[in-house]
Amino acid sequence: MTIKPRILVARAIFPDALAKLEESFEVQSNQADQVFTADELRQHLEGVSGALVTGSERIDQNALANAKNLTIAANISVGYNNFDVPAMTSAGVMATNTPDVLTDTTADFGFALMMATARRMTESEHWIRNGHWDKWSIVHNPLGMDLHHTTLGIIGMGRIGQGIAKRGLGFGMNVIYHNRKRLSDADEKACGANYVDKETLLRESDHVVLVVPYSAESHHLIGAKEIALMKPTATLVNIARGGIVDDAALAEALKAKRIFAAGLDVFEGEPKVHPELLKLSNVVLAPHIASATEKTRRAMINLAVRNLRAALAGERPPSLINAELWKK
Ligand code: 8YV
Repeated sequence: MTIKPRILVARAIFPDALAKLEESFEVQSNQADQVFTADELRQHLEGVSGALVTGSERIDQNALANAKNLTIAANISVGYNNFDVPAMTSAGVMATNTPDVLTDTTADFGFALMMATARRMTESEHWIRNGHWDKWSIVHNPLGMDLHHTTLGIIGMGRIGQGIAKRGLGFGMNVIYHNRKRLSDADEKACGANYVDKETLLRESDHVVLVVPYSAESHHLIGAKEIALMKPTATLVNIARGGIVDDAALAEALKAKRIFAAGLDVFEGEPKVHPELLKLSNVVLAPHIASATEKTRRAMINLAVRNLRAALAGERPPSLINAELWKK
């Protein structure tokens, strides 16, 4: 009888996906979906060869302290700011993520959140539910901001940013972007976007969408100073990561109507939401669901599993982040 390798599935996944893994592996699962504390995660990683994790599990030196058999931590997420990649590399642990499979789903959501924010969709619904709708009115019903033929500013022009830009073109939007690296001429042309510096983007955009990865460099990329550059009629959408926006500064700006509205799918310290944001009507809130369709979540799990299986079979995982480990 061959001994199955032991793996950890750190969060609940679809039961059929778990059952499939159980055919090949000795699986330590967490279908209760309770987020592990750092100590629990360290204990769970002890003795396993591979782990499927999400953005809620921080894989750092502490988590890896007793993970002597660990070959791979496969993130079910494209963002991997939960990984301390240098610590993983020096521990010989492969790091992988799930690019591409969620691009369109996430771009759809970014666009939907921008539309909901500009057109006051959730505020309108609350208004009806709270019994305020007693007549149709030209001036007294919630009036929003147009999207079509306005300027869309995208900060972070990776795959998802480019997907949002292409959607903007369909709405006749003038698309500008800022990114660490300027796109190639061909890519700029494909999404009809013009490169500008961050200040110009903030000053000129009617709708600003953040799709930049989280790092020390992007921490509080948007704070009071940046919001002050924006038009009072502008909207701000964050589908990237909590911490990229200074949520306290944003709440203050929204309260003072320094910008028109914000749409947030991610929050500093989520699942906690800044209490001041919860009090405001000019903000649309979503619980980090940009990639949340069943089809896409299944595709993310499948890619993470492909990464894990490859690593445990001694093959190069398709979306290996610390490629230097492979060369070794
Ligand atoms: C994940 C995400 O659902 O992929 C990402 O970067 O933000 C989401 O798609 C989330 O990170 C859970 O891991």
